[in-house]
Amino acid sequence: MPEKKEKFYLTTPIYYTNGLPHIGHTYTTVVADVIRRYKRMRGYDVVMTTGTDEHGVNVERAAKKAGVPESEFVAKMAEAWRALWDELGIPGDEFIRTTDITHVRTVQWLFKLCRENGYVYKGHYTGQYCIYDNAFVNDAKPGDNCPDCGRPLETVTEENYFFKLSSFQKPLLDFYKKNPDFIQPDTRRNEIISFVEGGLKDLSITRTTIRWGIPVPGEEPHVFYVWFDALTAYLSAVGGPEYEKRGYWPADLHLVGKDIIRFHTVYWPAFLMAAMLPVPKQVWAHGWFLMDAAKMSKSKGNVVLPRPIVNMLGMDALRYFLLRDVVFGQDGNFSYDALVTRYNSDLANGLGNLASRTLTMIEKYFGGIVPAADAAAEIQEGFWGDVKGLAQALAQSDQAVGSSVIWRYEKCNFSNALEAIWTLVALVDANLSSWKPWALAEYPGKRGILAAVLYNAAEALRFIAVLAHPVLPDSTAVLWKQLGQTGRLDDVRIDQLNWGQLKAGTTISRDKSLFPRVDKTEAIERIEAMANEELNPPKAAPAPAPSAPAAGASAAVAVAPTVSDKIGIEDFAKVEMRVGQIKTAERIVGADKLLKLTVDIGTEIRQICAGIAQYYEPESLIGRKVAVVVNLAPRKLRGVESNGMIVAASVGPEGRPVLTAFLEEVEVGARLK
Ligand code: ME8
Repeated sequence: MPEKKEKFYLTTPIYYTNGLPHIGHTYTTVVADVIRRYKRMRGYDVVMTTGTDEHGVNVERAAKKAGVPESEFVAKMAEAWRALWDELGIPGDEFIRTTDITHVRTVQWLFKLCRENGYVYKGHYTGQYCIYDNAFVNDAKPGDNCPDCGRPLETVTEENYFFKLSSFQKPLLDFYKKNPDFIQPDTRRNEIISFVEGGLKDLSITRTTIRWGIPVPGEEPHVFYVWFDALTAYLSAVGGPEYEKRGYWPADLHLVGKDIIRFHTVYWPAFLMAAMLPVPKQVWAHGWFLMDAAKMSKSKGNVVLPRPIVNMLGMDALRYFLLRDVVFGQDGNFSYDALVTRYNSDLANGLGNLASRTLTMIEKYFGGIVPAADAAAEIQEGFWGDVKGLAQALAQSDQAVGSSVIWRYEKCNFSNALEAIWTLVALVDANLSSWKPWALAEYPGKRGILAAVLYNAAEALRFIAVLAHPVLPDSTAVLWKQLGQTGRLDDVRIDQLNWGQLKAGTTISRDKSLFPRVDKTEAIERIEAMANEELNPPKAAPAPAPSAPAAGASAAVAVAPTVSDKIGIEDFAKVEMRVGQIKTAERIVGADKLLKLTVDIGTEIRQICAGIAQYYEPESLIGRKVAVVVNLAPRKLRGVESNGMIVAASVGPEGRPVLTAFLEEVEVGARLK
């Protein structure tokens, strides 16, 4: 009988749909994913919820501006959010939309319970309201700006249903006292305690000035206040009124930014207490990623987008940077310079280089088979104990041991956890440099020491793969395979690592470098160019033909004949197309549609991926002259950089690519005009 797993439920905020995700949202969702993976590696049955907050005046206005009904507007936006999380490999196990019917019912049910228990009454309220943050601002005067976002407040008078928040001052303070870990970090806890000690005013939880919201049954035109609505989504996602059947409520952890801590640690527990429902166990409020010392926002034009970074450096690089560079809980400044510097130093030159050195030497000196660590040699060369000792200390599963990575993950001390893992990377690296296996290999008598050195390096890498897996899921999975390990790394218990489990005789493989080094200036330029393109898409760009093979991947984009928007010659002139000659062509493992080509474009040889693998044999392409778009921003396709695009017609409903050809002799590099 499999043991019954303990459940763990965590959430990200339910994000607003009036904008698209930037690095700040990505940060919270990445952290949630790291915790989800870590908890699974500890044997928990984990559910992580994310979703979209779709009601309120902001959405009403944005939909109006876009000239579409609200429901259509939010459906598109929710899909865009969901698709981005999928693309980045961080989807929620549950994705709740506040327009979902199950959610609507849960909100109405929660209100009914609060009302039946005597915590709801009808009254009038006039106040200064921030339509961007969806909150009345206590003590603000007409004409004031919002203290949080700085935008003008609006005077709003309404007949509302009020929630008796004032009745919960003492119950909340008692609750915080009994559950000292409920609010994290401690600085936030102290802030909230003083806020609640200062007295709580009743809260209006319905609106009549907004149309786009969840109706209060039998009380139309009242709709629910967006925060009463949105917070409830956490409960809707795991069963709503039937939450007991699924068994995930109360939530173990709500992860939020510090901007919304009050809603989560004052209003939300009070609503639940009023309804006599279980209260979540913990709320963790992290700091902000700032850009030029200001909070990112699209209106300020200082947002950083995740996709261009991922296209250039890979998702693991972004995850590593977000978690390593800033102490969880504090604010941090985002800079591309710091991102690429960390990538090169810690990932390319650090872990990537260590893995590559170790595997190459096992290949070279032991035919790719992990050698047995010669016990006598190990004892003689006692200092390998340092590596073993450090690895074992890091993997210590007793949560109370401060040096353990597990303890640091438990405390959400991610930056410190990674720092600790990288001390092992550095130690193994230093030992390899001082032992010089290439020199040992010269002497047959030193074979035992050589085996011990390489066995220990490989075993340390196995520890590193497991310990870093929650943060670097893709690259550690590759390393796992390279170390000849079978089974999914996700299924390995992080708290059951024992030194020596790497079996001698295991066959390793070294198919690719984990983190190829990049040129900093070039990488930043490319990321910025891609971000610019995503933030300011060219207005007159024709829509890609629906049948074009994997957009941008390839071959090209035959323009649909139905496109009616005309572009000027100056727009066409922006596209630089040249005659290129294919020099090499090969398939890409794991991507059955893509070919990796090198193409001579006259001035240089470019690497370009093309989605033509199902229609062209690689050998048939060598020497062929084709049209190439040469000034397209580079991007990574299935981890392979593509620097340009091969032009092809897209034929038939399945979009069969047919490459261009020239009937007369043309020079390589000639421009197509
Ligand atoms: O507040 N740095 O949604 P929202 C770090 N719908 N994290 C950031 C960030 C930054 N610069 N910017 C945003 C809402 N975040 C409500 C939530 S929950 C029931 C309702 C992250 O789209 C951070 O987690 O404005 C912050 O709390 C959240 O996005 C705000 O997302």
